[in-house]
Amino acid sequence: MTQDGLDQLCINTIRTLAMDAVQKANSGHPGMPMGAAPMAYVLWTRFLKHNPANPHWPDRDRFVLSAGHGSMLLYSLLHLTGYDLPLEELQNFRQWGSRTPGHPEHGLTPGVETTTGPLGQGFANGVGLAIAERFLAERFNRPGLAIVDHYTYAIVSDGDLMEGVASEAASLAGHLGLGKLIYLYDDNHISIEGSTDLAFTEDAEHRFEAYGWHVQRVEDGNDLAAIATAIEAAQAATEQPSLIMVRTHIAYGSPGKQDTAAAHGAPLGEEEVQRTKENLGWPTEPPFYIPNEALTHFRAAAERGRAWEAAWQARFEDYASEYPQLAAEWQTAMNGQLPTGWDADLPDFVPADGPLATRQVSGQVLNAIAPYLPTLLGGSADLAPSNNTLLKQYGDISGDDFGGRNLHFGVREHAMGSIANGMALHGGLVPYTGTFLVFSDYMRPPIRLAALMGLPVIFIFTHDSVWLGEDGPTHQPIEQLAALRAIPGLIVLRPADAAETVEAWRVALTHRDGPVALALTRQKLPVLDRTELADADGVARGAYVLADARDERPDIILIATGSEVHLALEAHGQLARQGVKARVVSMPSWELFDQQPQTYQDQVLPPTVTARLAIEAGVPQGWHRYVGPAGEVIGLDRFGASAPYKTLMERFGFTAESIVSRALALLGR
Ligand SMILES: Cc1ncc(C[n+]2csc(CCOP(=O)(O)OP(=O)(O)O)c2C)c(N)n1
Repeated sequence: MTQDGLDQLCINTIRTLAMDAVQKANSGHPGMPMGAAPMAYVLWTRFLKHNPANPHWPDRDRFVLSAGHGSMLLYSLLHLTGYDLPLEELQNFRQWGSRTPGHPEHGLTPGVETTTGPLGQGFANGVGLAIAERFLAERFNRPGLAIVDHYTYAIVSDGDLMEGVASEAASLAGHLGLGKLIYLYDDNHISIEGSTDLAFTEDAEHRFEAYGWHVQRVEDGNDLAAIATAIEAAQAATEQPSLIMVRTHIAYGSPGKQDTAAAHGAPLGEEEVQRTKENLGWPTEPPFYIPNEALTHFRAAAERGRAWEAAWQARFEDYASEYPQLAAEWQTAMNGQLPTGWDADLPDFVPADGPLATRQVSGQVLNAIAPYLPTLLGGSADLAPSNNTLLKQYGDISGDDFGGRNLHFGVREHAMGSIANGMALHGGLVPYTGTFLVFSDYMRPPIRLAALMGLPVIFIFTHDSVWLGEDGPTHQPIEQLAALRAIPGLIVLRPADAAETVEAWRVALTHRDGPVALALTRQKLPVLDRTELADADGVARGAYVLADARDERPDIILIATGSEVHLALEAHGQLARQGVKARVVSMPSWELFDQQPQTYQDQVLPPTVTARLAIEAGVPQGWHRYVGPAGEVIGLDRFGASAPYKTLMERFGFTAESIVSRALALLGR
């Protein structure tokens, strides 16, 4: 068989697998894989450095299918090149228990680098992957011994380019000159509602050039030589990320559906599948037919992959013998572990140190751990001075210098979250982000995906309540804590003072299988006197008894979080003077508390004590779970207002006195 013939056979194998799987599932997106098959084929068989036998090989090229709806493209490539994804999985596309879900899910299917489907996310994840590669290369590579040296590729679609998050990410990628980031744009002029002429007529070429990208066009998406030449040119553009705009045709080869939106998100139909196969010169039976020549050609990836990884392994052994300490550091980082002694310099606090805003303490913690955690990397969306996210002993990361430790995300919260996810997906880094809590709304899609993927990203949110004061209701979070708590798998922590903040960070750093959101105050809070009160290590259990009614069953339990805890303590004192026995429970994290054994939960919130009052400066939604039917919530069911925070506290009823009167009323006194 000629090379041309073999190429076509392989490409049509991808196309027909996608058609057949979607047809069998009676749902899915056949058009995109059919149009993008040639570029994917060229990339995967001529360029992509990977080892199907070991999807975790650290120096593999990363491939992101940002247009996740085209998942059958990726599943076909994974199966054909020899990943542990048998043909039966493709035949079970989109079915319960299969490893071929509708959209690619990281952690479920070997070789899927990130979960995609929400358009734009994969695009921005790729930027995070490329930042991670460059940062780790700078930190670990030594002359002649590059242990981190790979590309990040993606296939992106019209939808990806339309989403705002891609613009944010592309702007930052261009700014940082991420030369090893190479995106192939499936420029097929079709999205769900029809032609892109309906809503997307911008000049993408000049748009990306304006971002600082190296942009090329391939006019014929079936021209393999042109695609290969463009990828080579993209690799040669070492100081710019690359966009290769490949003019493709959705559902290429389908006589009735090519170039139509009908092929985007529905099976072609039995008849059209037959006609398309005939048109492509393909046997109409059996479905899921994979010619031997095609499989053999794809499976050559196994040998190449083995050789690549072996060469890397040999290089790593040389590296380890020359730089044993760095090699050990690399291993620890790549294993997602913390170096021993990372917490040696964590600060301690006594009341005389206060009052302190928890955001200040968070900044101190970050700076105390940074020297021990060389791959702790993050920053803020242009709020570092407010979020206290700056690592003061270290420089900035810039296009010319990746030796710094401070990443300036710019005012790009959405991409910041998605990029941090990419950094976590790469491995080797402990990523963190920073912004105001109210803008967690701008980051919700990536936070949700971090939770879905179980990524250890630390999301720092300061200015965590209306008590930020004068900036007013646009900046004052009300429903954000509840909204974050609604995300399954996300740990939300709202520490009450300096000591709890240190403990919250300890939780955040040691929690390796999911994201953590820290809600921190702008305003100063007293440092609680731990000689009188319980130790702050109770934070790890989500809630703990901070102050109690001496040796007796409490009449009432006051449950508070963050900046409201010290008010509850004050109220506790006042109630005691009136003969009311109150217990104060500090509850920095619902999620951690819910994970505790029932016995512990009952110890903290004894079922027999039904008089309970929760105090939190946010919507009461959800608190009834903890206060029960007889309990009440002091919360905020309205937007805030612009005023000094002490005025707001009085106006909104967040004072010890108002807590006391609500408690007394609740007790019928
Ligand atoms: C954030 C987000 N919004 C909407 C969708 C639903 N959706 C899936 S694909 C798509 C657009 C399809 O156009 P394109 O990206 O060009 O893909 P193609 O039609 O070429 O397959 C949309 C709107 C989505 N997946 N993610």
